[in-house]
Amino acid sequence: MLRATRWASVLRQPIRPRLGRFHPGARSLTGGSRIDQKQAAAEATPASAPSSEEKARRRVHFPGARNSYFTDQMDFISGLDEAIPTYQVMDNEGKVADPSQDPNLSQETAVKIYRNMVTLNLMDVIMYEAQRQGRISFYMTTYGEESTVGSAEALDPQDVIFGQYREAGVLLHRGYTLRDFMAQCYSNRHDSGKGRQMPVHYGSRELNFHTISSPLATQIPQAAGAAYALKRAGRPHCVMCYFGDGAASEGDFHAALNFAATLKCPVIFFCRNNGFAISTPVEEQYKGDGIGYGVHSIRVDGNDVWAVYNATKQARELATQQHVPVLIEAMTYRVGHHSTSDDSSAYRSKKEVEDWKHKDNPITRLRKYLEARDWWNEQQEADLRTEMRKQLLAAFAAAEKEKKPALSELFTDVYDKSPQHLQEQERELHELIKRYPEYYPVDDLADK
Ligand SMILES: Cc1ncc(C[n+]2csc(CCOP(=O)(O)OP(=O)(O)O)c2C)c(N)n1
Repeated sequence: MLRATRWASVLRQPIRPRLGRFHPGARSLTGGSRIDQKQAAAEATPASAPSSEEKARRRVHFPGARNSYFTDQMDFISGLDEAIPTYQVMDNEGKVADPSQDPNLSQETAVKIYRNMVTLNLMDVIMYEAQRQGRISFYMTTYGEESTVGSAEALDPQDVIFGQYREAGVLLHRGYTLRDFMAQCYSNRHDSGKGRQMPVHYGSRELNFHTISSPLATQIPQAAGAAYALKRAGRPHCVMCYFGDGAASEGDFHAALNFAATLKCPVIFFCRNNGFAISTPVEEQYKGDGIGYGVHSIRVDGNDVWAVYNATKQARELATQQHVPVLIEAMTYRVGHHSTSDDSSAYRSKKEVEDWKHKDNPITRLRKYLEARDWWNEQQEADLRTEMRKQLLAAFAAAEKEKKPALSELFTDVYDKSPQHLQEQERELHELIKRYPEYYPVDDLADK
């Protein structure tokens, strides 16, 4: 199912017009007539791809290019003539074209995935509004990318996850509770991160989800390293690493892929290609199509939860059984603004966004699939939405009332053991607050 890497597919392409033959400088440099004759001959008989026997006969001996063969044709490769295809199982109408590709998950599992996709969407609506009202400082929605839930279903709970910031659906599916989400966004005393990071920077040791950090792409080489450690420990698990198309431009992405490929790390790189990195469209982000590094790669329809599920499942098998990294590029569209600090109408039309909302939505697709099997109906939809809204608002109200972590937590965990100078700084802060209590909202803080 997985296609070969970019270079393998480049080799399958018919030979294209060669820049060297038409370059006027090359002609004059080599003195003209001989090369002109050769050129005329080449043009008279169109070049065809060399046979596999010829390739084997002319295989190069340099250690750095093991699968190459000698050719007398000077051909600059500029990319693929044909783009990498996008794997799809279920179309916009929720119909599966090839039944052999239907993952045939049980009704219970399919409905669970659907419920979590809808819950994620409802949570986004509520938390986005909460930010607009100044009740939390920041938020990022996952609108249009809810299919990441399908990738979570394809993993084992012991597989280790590294995320960027738009993977709340993965956490939700793993069992992160509404209270956990709200505690983190509110920085209250139930936040396992002790209120130190911005909202949506979730993490959970119990759920094997490494804590998110803001600097883009730093988690990618870390994921490769964690996968290497899993392999060395003889664990039958893999690492899943999510990131955006923009993050893939960071040096860390390139270092990570090369490490993972050379050290044979059981890691899945899951790129959410949603067309934008804040205001930067993909046309300004990259010029190629596909990835090298000798990594198994596949492009999937990111709005098709079954394509995402199947590809992740297969990638997991490759990663854990063959100890090879795999890259999944999930094509989608970022329907929401980049974050609450962004107004995306400044760089793309509202109409384009509206069109996407209606034209192609991962939740609607799955709903149609479920309805076609009589696994879901109008009433269940209404009940789910009412119930989840109620639960979300209750979790939200409870989180808002909670105290913040104790002041001392600001100083703990900087190092494993608190050094002298930090202890002094903490004492100074306490004295300052004692002198000017009216300026510090200490009543909002937990005692310890
Ligand atoms: C190293 C680094 N550079 C820049 C930023 C600022 N920044 C935050 S998100 C973002 C865009 C990321 O886009 P993408 O990876 O495509 O993910 P998406 O937001 O589309 O899901 C940028 C540039 C950052 N956080 N870290």
